[in-house]
Amino acid sequence: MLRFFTAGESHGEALIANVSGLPTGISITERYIDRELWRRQQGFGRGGRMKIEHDHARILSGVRHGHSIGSPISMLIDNRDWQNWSESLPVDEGDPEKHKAVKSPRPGHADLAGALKYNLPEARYILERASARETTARVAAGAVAKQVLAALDIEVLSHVLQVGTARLSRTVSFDEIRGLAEKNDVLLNCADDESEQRMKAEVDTVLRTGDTVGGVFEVVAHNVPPGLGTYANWDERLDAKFAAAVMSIQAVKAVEIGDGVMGATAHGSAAQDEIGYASRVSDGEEPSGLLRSAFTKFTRAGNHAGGIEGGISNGCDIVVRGHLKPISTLRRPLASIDFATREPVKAAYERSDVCAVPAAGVVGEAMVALVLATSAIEKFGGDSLVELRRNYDGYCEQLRNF
Ligand code: EPS
Repeated sequence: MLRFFTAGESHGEALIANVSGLPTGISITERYIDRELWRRQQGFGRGGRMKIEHDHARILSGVRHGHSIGSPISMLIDNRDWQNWSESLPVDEGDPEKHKAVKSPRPGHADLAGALKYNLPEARYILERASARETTARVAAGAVAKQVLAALDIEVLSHVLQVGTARLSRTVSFDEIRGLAEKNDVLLNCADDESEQRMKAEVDTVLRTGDTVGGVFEVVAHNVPPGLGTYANWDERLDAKFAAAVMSIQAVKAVEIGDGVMGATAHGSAAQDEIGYASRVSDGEEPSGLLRSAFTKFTRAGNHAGGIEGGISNGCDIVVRGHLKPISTLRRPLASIDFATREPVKAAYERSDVCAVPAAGVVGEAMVALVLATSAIEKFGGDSLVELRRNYDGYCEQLRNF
């Protein structure tokens, strides 16, 4: 079984990702993982921290000669900022005078709920782990999952649909999303230039006003075979797993599969994806607009379902959208209460991002890839890539012969 966990705090010495359950023989490279970490650091609206960090995953175990060897993969990502915090957040007792307390909780952050829960007098330790800095380690783990999926020809990428009220004005193809991932300069990771400029204007506004802005990212998983996940039990449904995985990303407050939100207001005749069969079309008459996966000859008139029906992948691209609320650390802070005096004050301010939608999309890719790789290993099994691939190829043949 594929499992992962992360450890580390925002201003601690390092972040750690641990992934176990990979078959042997999967090609794993630090270069690929570092590219994913770099992608997570990009986007217009990131804060000063991203100028300090150059995230690099050092693989400590589980990979030899460029391939997984079946033992747990552990990775270490140094926090460069640690050198500025080692005295105020020491592991040993240290000097209490140097402690940097978070004296008034930020509305929307974990500060108040966390301090109440863990019985702490202020929110420093809460912030340290609740911070989205932790997503660095998730992206490292997700990059490992992506390399498992690559061995099955499955790709997982993201793009930005919306920043504030500025929304992508057209549909984009998977090729365009792939093109975005290859770029070496990232503005808002939107495939349409005109829409991206409108999104940038939203970020410019909050930069001017000391505010923050949220938005929507879309993760697309391409070339996923039908048959992952099941309706048999509630917690085995693939859409439920994606919802939990993407909802767990800091600042995500809603998750949508395909056109789920639109579906709530549409009539049934407009919200479903009608089914056809390609062999009924005579040669040279491939019907335009129909979707057909590489796995069967069944066609679909659209993909409102986001590639999942009845909790099972159906062979269409899997589409998972994460809706982010605006980041809760504001340069123009909101009303709060001083933890010590209980007097009304402004919420604490710590250096932060004002918009992190493109970065959250890369984290969304990692979470979707981890769910997909787990489901694929569960369905196809195997302790080596050869065995996994043999089982997978056998299943693909069964689909072709269906
Ligand atoms: C960061 C995410 C944000 C940043 C953080 C780095 O975390 P948070 O959820 O706490 O706002 O603000 O940077 C800092 C903590 C800092 O000192 O600037 C990330 O994604 O790496």
